[in-house]
Amino acid sequence: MWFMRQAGRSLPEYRSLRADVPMLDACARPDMVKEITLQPVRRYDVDAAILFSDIVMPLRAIGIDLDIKPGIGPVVAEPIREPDAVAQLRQLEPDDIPYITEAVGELVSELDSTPLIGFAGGPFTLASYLIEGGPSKNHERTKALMYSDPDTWDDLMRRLSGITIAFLRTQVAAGASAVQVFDSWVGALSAADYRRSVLPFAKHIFRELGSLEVPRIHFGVGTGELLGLLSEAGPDVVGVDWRVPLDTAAQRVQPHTALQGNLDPAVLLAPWEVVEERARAVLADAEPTEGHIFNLGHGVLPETDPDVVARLTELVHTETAR
Ligand code: 1CP
Repeated sequence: MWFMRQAGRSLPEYRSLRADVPMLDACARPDMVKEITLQPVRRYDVDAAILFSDIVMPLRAIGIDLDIKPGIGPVVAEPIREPDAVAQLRQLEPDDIPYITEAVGELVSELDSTPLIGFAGGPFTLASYLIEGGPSKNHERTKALMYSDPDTWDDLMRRLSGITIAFLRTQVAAGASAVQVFDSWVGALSAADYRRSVLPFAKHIFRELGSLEVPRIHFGVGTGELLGLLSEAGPDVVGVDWRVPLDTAAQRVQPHTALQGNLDPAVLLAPWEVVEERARAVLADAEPTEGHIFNLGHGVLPETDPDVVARLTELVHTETAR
């Protein structure tokens, strides 16, 4: 078990460390990346650490003018919407992200037997930030490009997939022992559109990552109707949000695919009795799955009490040790 966003704003030690350091500066400083990655591992008995970084870091590393604004998220100064702008997106090289290689290498030796999970954004989600210029509810400009100019769309997906692969390769080369592709916002697409416009690129990503011989997790939010396709892309594990019970999800994915998830992060804001009951229900639903990684259905909410996360970690470990 581990938690998406186990590092970050729910932890007072994170808030104080980050107080005077902008998000992207913190992500480019190996000392801060290491400390923030280790904070939740010290607090909780989680089975894995997740690298502290952000899905937009590789985009900044290839020269895109972007920032992560407090209370908003990633903001791109000049959104990419024209074929010419797409054609200028270059491949990511390991030399663009020396701080990742350094932080991962040092983390892996400090973490000892606790595995470090590396991650990258999936191509649809990265495209959405680039095209919309920031967080978006409906991803309408992104979908408009996808519907109106499939050649430019495919070129964009090809370039972003290359960046995703390069970012993950760098992390695995430095010692990360599993990877998660966060294509968080693909749930905005119908199954037919996902199949046509994203799946070929997701397949390419997982095929390329296959040679790295580390477990590969594929995650998105609101993907109940897409679980079969996320699995068809070829990961070892599909991450499921809280909308679909794990026993149902197990029927939607390919054989021999493990599942990750899927307690609703908002449950952690309810009294402990509710957390306990819901966590037990997730474990019961996971029984028919072929391998289960306990996690939330999405990231830990900033207002979550870390003591509840600690208690949940103990509960899951006690229950699964039986
Ligand atoms: O000031 C702050 O503390 C900024 C908050 C924050 C943090 C802690 C952002 C801005 N990114 C991060 C770190 C981060 N981002 C991690 C760290 C590791 C961990 O999980 O503990 C990870 C895995 C991400 C990945 C990420 N960034 C995703 C995919 C995961 C998800 O939430 O679906 C996405 C969509 C982003 C974009 C992003 N970065 C930050 C925010 C607030 C957002 C989302 C904005 C939006 O709603 O579109």
